[in-house]
Amino acid sequence: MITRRKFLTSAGALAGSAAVLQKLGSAQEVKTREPNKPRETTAAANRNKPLIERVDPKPTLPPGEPGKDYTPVITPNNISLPWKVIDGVKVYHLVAEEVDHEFAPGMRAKCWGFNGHVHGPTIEAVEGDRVRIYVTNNLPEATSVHWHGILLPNGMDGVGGLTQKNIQPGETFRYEFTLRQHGTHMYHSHSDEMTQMALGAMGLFVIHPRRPKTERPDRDFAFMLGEWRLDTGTSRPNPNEMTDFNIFTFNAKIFPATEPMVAKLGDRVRIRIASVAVMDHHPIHLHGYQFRVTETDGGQIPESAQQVETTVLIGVGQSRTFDFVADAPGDWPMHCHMTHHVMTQMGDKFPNTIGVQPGKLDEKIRASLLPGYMTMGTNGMGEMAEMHMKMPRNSLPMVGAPGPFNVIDMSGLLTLLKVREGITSYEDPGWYQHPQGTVATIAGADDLRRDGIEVRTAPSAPQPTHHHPG
Ligand SMILES: [Cu+2]
Repeated sequence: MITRRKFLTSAGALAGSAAVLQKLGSAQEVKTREPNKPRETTAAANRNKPLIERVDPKPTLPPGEPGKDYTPVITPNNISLPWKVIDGVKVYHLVAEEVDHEFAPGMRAKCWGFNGHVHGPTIEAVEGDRVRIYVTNNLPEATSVHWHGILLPNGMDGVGGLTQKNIQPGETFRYEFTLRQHGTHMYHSHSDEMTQMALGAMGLFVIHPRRPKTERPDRDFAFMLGEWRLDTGTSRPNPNEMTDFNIFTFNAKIFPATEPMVAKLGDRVRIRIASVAVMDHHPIHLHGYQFRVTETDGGQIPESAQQVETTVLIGVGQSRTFDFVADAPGDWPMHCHMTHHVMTQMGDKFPNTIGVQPGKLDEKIRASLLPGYMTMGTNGMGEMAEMHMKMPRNSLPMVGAPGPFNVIDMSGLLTLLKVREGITSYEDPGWYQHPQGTVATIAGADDLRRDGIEVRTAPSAPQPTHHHPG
């Protein structure tokens, strides 16, 4: 066994660390590389194969076809970028431009995206495809597009000033490379990133494996996470905001504007989640299921190393993909577990009034200052979901959407997985109809008596009324 001291001082520290990690059972083999040898094609794959020259390979396979080579990905609230094949190369055209984007009915803003979409449409391709992507800049300032996580020649990496000239307004640049990997990747502006990404200039880049190691999913959903600062009454996200965001989005939409994921009972479901801006990591939790995290940014994880989770942390600049079988019918939320990320603007900077006894304050303010004034949030914020107050221009109530039972008092980074038996289309099937006796209801007096449950009500609480569930 190599001691820590020896490990730190050993002349062969690198080889030593590899041995230690292997002994510790590291999931990924750590291997020293001979100097002057080019890198392998991917970080983890092909480790037992001979090294391949680090040049952009010529494609050896025909362009992958949807249906035949892969199940097309679904990007809720967005589309896949159309492409055509010219002489064996998949050709795409991205147009960076200002987009009047609706986060949810009642809230619009001038954002920056691609091809009329915020975020840009999903680029979808297959491992081994050669892609040629034209980028037209219709923004008012220079841009460039970086292909995040994709192995390519340095000059195609899209970093303005470093690996290419910036694309000036009105110019069209051409990028071309062969995809030698699979996985959930991204593209984003890499010029004045702070501004351009805060305004939305990014998208997903999904590469399907040419030869998948597992069965293909029946439903394959892809999401990009986003966060924005949009002050009430304004219509332009503020790129100067550094920490205090007030809109959190799946594919640039706020619940309930997020299109649900619909699956048939028994479908194999894949969910890909990626984040490339701005400042927060998001622990995304799916209710009702355990799932296997099957891919990182580096592609498929060997089955023995896949973790079973119910929440997966998506760091800024990362993607995670997870798979499960839709074996539990219902309406299941998928949301960020940072509690401030399932709200909208109104939760931000709101004074803490919980437990406050407004007394005659409301009456006095109504009489002298603001007719209709009401101190809010004294019993918690949930009640605000049901209020119908006059809202400031271009803002949404803090939370909420009508649900089948009550108002749902979450918003922001929330969407729904709707699993149904016997559906013949993947249109939104509406709310789940629960089988009788499977919904939590108010406890009946008989139940309480039988089980010896004594209910002590808080002195201020209204007297309980016992209902017999029907
Ligand atoms: Cu979050």
